[in-house]
Amino acid sequence: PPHTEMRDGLPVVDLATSPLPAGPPVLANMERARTYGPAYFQRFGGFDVLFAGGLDLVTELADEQRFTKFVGPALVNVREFAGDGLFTAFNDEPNWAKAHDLLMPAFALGSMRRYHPVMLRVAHRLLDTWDRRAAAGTPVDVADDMTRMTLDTIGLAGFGFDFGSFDSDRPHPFVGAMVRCLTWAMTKTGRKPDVDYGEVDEAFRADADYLASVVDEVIAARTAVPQPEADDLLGLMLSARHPSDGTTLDKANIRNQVITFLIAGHETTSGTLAFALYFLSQHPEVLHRVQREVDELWGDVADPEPTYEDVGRLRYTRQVLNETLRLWPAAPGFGRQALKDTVIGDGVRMRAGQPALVSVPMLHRDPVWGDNPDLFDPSRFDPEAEAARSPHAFKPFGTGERACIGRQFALHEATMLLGMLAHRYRLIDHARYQLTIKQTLTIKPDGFTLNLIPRTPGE
Ligand code: MNH
Repeated sequence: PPHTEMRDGLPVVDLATSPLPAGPPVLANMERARTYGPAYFQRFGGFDVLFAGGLDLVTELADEQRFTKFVGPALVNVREFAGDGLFTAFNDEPNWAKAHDLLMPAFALGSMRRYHPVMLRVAHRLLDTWDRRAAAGTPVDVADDMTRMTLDTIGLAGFGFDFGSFDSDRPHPFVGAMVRCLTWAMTKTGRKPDVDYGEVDEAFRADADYLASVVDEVIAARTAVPQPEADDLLGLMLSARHPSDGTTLDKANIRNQVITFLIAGHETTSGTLAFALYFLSQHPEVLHRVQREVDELWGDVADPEPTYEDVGRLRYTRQVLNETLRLWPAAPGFGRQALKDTVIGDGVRMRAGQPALVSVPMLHRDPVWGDNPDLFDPSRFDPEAEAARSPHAFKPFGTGERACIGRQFALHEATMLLGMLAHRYRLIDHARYQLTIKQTLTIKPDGFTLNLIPRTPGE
């Protein structure tokens, strides 16, 4: 590594003198970790952020007695359109605990059983579309179609609102506005003092206003006609009362929660599914094992209707998703901050409030994963292997109290869909795709297309 200043034994990399190279920040940060090691400080306007990508440090950062979520600069920017929604709320904002308590029931285990039929209905929309593409011999844009599927699913399951994404050749405009808002939030952290961002900010404002107008539409669709109180996400947001004081969420917070869940509820799941299909298309032996697993359940039924219980039986398919989330975690980083002055690792002093950023892709390539961590191998998630490994070695859903509330939702939806796709199609990598990553805070494979050939189950 180049000559560097040290702080408590760790290199300090100053963004002022060594700016991140162009391209997705996640890749730049991984490159940096390969140069300086799994732990280093990044200096950011005179402020040192600890970058942590090794199991030892992450294990300490996961200690909720000493560390908590850090709403870092990018998330503060997301607050411009998601406010004090669950994802971007500060830890001490009363609305976080209140909304967390009120919305948790929508993510309890039993709730997945309720979402299952809706997830299945939307999965069929995707299959219908892909059947037509297969018959015509035209390739599919994988990430776009996964986004259609996951957006329609969260819309219908959470809000009873139909985005109807498969009825159009173009993605729902919500998606474009959201992607631009997320990109704005991400790139705003790297602004230069001598550039005028007036136009950029104006365009952002228009997009944010549009997102808010979709939220109004979603709420109006529910409240326009009197109806019995629903117990889906929107129903809980609108009418659940907190046991401690009997109040509901306030109007402004409800809007922030709707926008938060419409985004968080689909963006990462679609990226994960797209990466999973990429890996399956590159690893025929893994795809065959998934196909054996679904064939065992659905035999040669041409149009199986997976049951809720079936999804729990797709153990290997779920391992494929876990291995996908290991190599390319759709949300590739999360922030932590010291609750009090403390020392971590080998004498690294952290002041109260001082931030750390966990690099999830680096954690997921820690030596604990063996000496070939870049190799895609779902057997890493065989139950015995998992039981033998530290629970802190795998953090695609964050950690602690502020970890992902939608994890079971995402895994149920994605496992079922992946199983159905593997049962129905042969995946043809017609363009010899080379993985490139697109980052808009979250990551996706860029420009990944597949050709589909109907498959005879058992083949
Ligand atoms: Mn999700 C928080 C990853 C699917 C709703 N999610 C997080 C965090 C990660 C994450 C990481 C923690 C971020 C942080 O510490 O700053 N989430 C994912 C991934 C998937 C995912 C990789 C899919 C795969 N998330 C979902 C789905 C929903 C959802 C689906 C909703 C239906 N996630 C949330 C919400 C939070 C969150 C809400 C914030 C929770 C909180 O802070 O209380």
